[in-house]
Amino acid sequence: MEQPDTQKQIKNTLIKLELADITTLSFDAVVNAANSSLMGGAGVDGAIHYTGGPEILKECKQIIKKIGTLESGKAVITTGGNLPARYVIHTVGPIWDGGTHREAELLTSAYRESLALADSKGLVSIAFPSISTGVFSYPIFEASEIALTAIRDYILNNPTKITLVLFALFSHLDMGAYRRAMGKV
Ligand code: AR6
Repeated sequence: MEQPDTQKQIKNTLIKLELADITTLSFDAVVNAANSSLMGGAGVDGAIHYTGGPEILKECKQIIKKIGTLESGKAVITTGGNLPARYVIHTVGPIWDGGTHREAELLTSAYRESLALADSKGLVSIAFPSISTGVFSYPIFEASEIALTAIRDYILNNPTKITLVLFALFSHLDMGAYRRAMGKV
């Protein structure tokens, strides 16, 4: 039986937590925890480009040609390439620097901008990784509360068409943190 704290319905949107590799998900969009260059990297970014193939990088290069760099807290969208997902939404979370450099605000913005972009495309299902908690070192307990709060607030304050928001979590430790946060939010 599913534990009650792995999902929560808010208005017409279900928020779910699952242990999953985000590159395997057949969602309208999966979110990439990218960096400002959009040229790929390690972690979930590396996995998305590796599995999704060169079409994603090609579109990222076109975007960077236009905008120069993708600032922390912002989001852009490309094809899903060879992924089962239709689109990849690339966002840049903050690099953890002690917590006094607008990290919480930027992390909130990364989630909110990704959801707004999905809505602007009429998408109904979106999967997120745990943004900034890997290479960017954001402490997981704080990041998980910020993530779920940002998503709850977006749903409450916007007429969204999104019916499913999944967190594709990569470890039991991350799952534990997000379940704890789900109980608090
Ligand atoms: N599916 C779901 N989650 C994953 C996957 C996957 N396939 N692979 C890793 N994770 P990170 P960040 C988890 O480092 O902290 C890159 O170099 C991972 O275990 O991917 O935002 C970029 O280019 C962790 O819990 O993203 C940037 O330079 C979470 O995803 C930088 O890292 C996020 O870890 C971004 O760092």
